[in-house]
Amino acid sequence: MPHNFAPLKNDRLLKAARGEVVDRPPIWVMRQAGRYLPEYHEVKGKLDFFECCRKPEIASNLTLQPIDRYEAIDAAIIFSDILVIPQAMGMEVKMVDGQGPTFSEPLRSPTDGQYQMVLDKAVNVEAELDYVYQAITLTRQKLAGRVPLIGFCGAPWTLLCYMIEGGGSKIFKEVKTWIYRYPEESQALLKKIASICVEYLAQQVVAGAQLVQVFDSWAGELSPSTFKEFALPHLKYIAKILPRRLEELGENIVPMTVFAKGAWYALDELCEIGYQVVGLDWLHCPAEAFRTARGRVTLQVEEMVHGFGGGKQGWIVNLGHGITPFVKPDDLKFFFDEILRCTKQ
Ligand code: 1CP
Repeated sequence: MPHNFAPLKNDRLLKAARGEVVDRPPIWVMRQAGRYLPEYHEVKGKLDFFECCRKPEIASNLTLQPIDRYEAIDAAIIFSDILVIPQAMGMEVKMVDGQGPTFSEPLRSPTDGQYQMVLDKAVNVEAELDYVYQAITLTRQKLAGRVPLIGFCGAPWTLLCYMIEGGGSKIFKEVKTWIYRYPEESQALLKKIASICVEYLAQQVVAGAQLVQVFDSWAGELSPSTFKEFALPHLKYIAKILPRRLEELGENIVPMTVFAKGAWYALDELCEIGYQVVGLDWLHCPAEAFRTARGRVTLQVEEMVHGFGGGKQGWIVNLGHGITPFVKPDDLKFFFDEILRCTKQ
């Protein structure tokens, strides 16, 4: 059923993503809803992290917190996690305090029954992740057009890292062993994840997401050649198939962002594979990245005002990665104030 959302009052982000001129670069921050905000702890209390994601009322309230606190923010991002896809694929993931996401049974080897089960399971993406779509629709209603809402998913390579490592990792020994020892089996799983990503993002758009971002947070663990083999083709597939799927569903095509953290060497290719926005991390020199992008895509980067020439087109303000729990909320406000001061002309 088509939704009847209020008209959008602040379209800076969507305009910038389409390459149009804006009065000032739009601003948002990865992980803007989260542990650095006291109001996040107040709402979350002792609730389990994934429970918060599964309850549309709570997820939508957490999404709105940074929007209510900071006037400068030009977009909301739905409160959820990239690991909801492995959960939908039948894997158990818990958020353990002080440890982060933890899988009870990570994939051990392709000869293990678990691998075959995950590969063979027909995932009903519409039903399994319905709670995310409900949270998106409710958030759009509560936003009442104040700012656009961003939907997201983890990229196939990054999700494979978690499914094989079983959680966060420093050296990624298991997943690296997999791609060298079992390249075909790794590719089969990456393809399966990529097709789920497409359907998941498409359903987020149906529910009300106005821009979507693909997080390849562990791209930097690959070498330039393994990135080309195990990450890039799947990012490309998502950008190619998602617009087709949206058309099929009778939905408007939305701008797409790719954030491949650490893959600075692939910036030129990332500008060519169909995304309208390329997110940059702190390894980039803004001025060099701007030259490489040559206006093909809109960039999203840290420490950027001067590097990007302070212009009103072709870039979005963000941090080089997610904001950490140790940031003082007023310090983030100072960052916003400085951006506004430096971009005022
Ligand atoms: O405000 C927002 O940005 C929306 C919410 C959001 C997003 C976009 C959360 C909430 N997670 C994510 C994406 C996400 N999750 C990524 C991609 C972005 C990135 O690279 O930062 C990744 C890698 C994860 C996995 C994850 N979830 C980690 C990292 C663990 C590791 O070291 O490998 C952690 C700590 C989480 C938990 C999490 N997700 C989100 C929050 C607020 C939290 C903290 C939960 C808590 O303890 O209260």
